Amino acid sequence: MIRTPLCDLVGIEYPVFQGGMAHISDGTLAAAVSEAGGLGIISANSGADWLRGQIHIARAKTSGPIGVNVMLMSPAAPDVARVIAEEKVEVVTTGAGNPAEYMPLWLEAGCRVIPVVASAALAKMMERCGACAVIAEGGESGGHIGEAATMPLVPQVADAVSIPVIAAGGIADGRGLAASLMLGAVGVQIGTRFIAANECSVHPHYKALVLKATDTSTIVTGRRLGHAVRSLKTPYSRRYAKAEYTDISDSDLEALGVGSLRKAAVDGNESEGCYLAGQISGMIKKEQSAAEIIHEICTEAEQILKNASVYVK
Ligand code: TUI
Repeated sequence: MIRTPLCDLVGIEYPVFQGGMAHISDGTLAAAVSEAGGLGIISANSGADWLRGQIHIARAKTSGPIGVNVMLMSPAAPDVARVIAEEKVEVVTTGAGNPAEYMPLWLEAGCRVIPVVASAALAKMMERCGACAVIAEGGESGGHIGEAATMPLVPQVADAVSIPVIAAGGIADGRGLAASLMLGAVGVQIGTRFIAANECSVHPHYKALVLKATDTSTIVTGRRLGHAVRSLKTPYSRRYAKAEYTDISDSDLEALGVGSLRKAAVDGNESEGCYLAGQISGMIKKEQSAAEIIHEICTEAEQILKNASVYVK
């Protein structure tokens, strides 16, 4: 069985976090993951009231710890930060920014704070601010991404801080978990694979696009506006990518993106939706329960790590 210091740190059985995905990760998915022994994380992207309801749904379905992810660029961030503290959520993860201003509030409420970082410098600052761990997320992941890839980022972050490091970006199976442990991480955060979980209520069209993806199915857009985002290649994302190289104004380009995540996840709109997904999409071939996903990943990693000594003479 795979057990790491991350399991004791947050009170879970398996060192696997389910990434908080905007308009996708709700209380039902998070509860299924936590009930299976991982850490289920609700995305706070749909606002403070919605979040409170989802926390209550998750709490009713599992007695395990749950997490909430705050996208720091979201206008709702100050309100959701308060809900997280009021509800005493066990784990808070943050993305797309520096959460220092909220950390005293969360730490005071007894939450464990685990920011997503895309650099060793931010990881060090988060350690000084009271983070109990960091998630080092490489640009292979879906959604908003930094510059570094997972393979170089994880060991550099692990060298820079004394707190535990969780690897994210480009990880979907036991090989990814085993490799992450070898890079100095104590666990992984996985997003895209949980889109194919039975308990994930994203629009069926989204699941279908992930299931038919190949290794070259994703594209990065948004660099011109400073917010690089990885998504599946669709008519929408190709149109956006082309527009970035025209003389369209920044505000018109920005307008192209408004509401596009919701249109994909909730409406299944292929012509206007932005289907965020990681480079491992091509590895996801079937729908499974969250418990099957977690057990498969951990059993596979265990076998790999046990057999790894064949390379040591
Ligand atoms: O946050 C994510 N991924 C996301 S958030 C999201 S929602 C969205 N909504 C509208 C437009 C675009 C996206 C979809 N996907 N991942 C965590 C993450 N954080 N990846 C990279 C970073 C990051 C990057 C730079 C964190 C901190 C950072 O530096 C901040 C600083 O101030 O130094």
